[in-house]
Amino acid sequence: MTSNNPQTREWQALSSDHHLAPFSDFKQLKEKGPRIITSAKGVYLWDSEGNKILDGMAGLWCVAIGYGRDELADAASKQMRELPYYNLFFQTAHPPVLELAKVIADVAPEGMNHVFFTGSGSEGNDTMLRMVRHYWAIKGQPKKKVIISRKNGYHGSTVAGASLGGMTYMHEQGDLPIPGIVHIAQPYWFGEGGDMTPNEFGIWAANQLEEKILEVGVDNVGAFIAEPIQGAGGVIIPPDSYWPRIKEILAKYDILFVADEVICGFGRTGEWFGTDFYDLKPHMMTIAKGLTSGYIPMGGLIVHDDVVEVLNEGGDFNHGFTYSGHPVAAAVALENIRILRDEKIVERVRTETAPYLQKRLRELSDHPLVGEVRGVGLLGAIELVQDKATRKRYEGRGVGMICRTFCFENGLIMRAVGDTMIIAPPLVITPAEIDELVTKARKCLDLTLSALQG
Ligand code: PXG
Repeated sequence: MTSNNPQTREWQALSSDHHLAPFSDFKQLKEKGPRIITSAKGVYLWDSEGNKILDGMAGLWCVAIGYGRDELADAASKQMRELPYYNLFFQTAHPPVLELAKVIADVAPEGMNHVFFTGSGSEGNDTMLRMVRHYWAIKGQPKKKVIISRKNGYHGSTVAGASLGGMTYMHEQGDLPIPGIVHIAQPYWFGEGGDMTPNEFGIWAANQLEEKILEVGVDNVGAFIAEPIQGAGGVIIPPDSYWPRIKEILAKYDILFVADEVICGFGRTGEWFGTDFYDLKPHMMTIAKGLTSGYIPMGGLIVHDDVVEVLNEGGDFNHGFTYSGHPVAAAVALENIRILRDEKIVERVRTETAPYLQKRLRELSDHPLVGEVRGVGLLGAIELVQDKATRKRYEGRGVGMICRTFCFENGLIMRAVGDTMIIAPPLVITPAEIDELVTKARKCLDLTLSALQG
């Protein structure tokens, strides 16, 4: 990256000399140097070169209430002065974590009244895996260990999280998945639906769950985990037929259902949780990201009363983290949820900004590069193709990365997952800012098309 600011080069030198960045090609980043983000307000970021950028990804899907809310900084500062740390082991607790557990139970679906806190979504899913197996052992069915997950799902980057996830490029590094985790097809009609209609494909993909349960044996299956809408996999909105069929299958077999709400939770779909949007009835829900709007790390697992009733009979659950329910994170999460509720942000997404974003995004369907626009709430995906009718891709051209680079250069953060462009802006985005997002996106699609033709 060329720079006008000598400080940018200094920071890039620090990166090159000392920093190993997540999900990065270390050598390539050393040569190129990262973009340095220095400040943010509302839905905008500023980099060290003074560029203003519309953050179409809410950080990494997390900054629900937008950047720069002093109330969260004040809540953290107050809590740090009062009680900066204490643990929840050895029969102790502190007010912020208890109040937060209650507030989460208030907004969570019926019966989801207990929360185990972690430092991240990955740790939430590690917790889930151990809790599911503990649950079945208490019930006298210790063989029910296998967790069924989905290809191209994302559940984190710890050993269990990456194993639960269905990202083959993650499995390839470190001999994953660990035993006891199996994957079924994802409901990605645009990419994998072939000649089937979306609804035919949705039923087919859902039936894979039943086939896998029968193959593994229901006596060996502990749980099925899924994101209501896959985020990192490319904002995969399942066909309408998918979740109803999955629900039928889950009702038939005695296994637990875990909804990974790390992205969908806290208003992203226009409902508090993705499971509300699809009327799913999970036994456990993994949370993180929107819980604190990313202002401070925190995750957790919300657990249904029925499951807790069994766990109560099991003695110690030998699991937890130094930072489980950290008081400062809990104070920040409380303030974040207060803002989401008091300012009716989730309602505004449902009634105003989500319908507007979805309408404006779909206008991009007429672009020659665009094979499909889909979305729910403030989640959106744009499929880039060579041939709209056959859904044929520009093979080997890295179209998504080309488009992403144009977005970067033109003041918009829009991510690429392969040749799928994805957005998930802060929940506080206004209609005028949505207009700006869509205008910039169209411009970058034009630039991408020119680059392909040039
Ligand atoms: N579940 C889901 C559904 C997620 O999206 C996690 C679990 C793990 O959370 P932590 O807090 O451990 O990161 C996530 C995280 C991407 C990307 O490329 C997405 C995530 C993380 C990193 C990159 O979109 N989601």
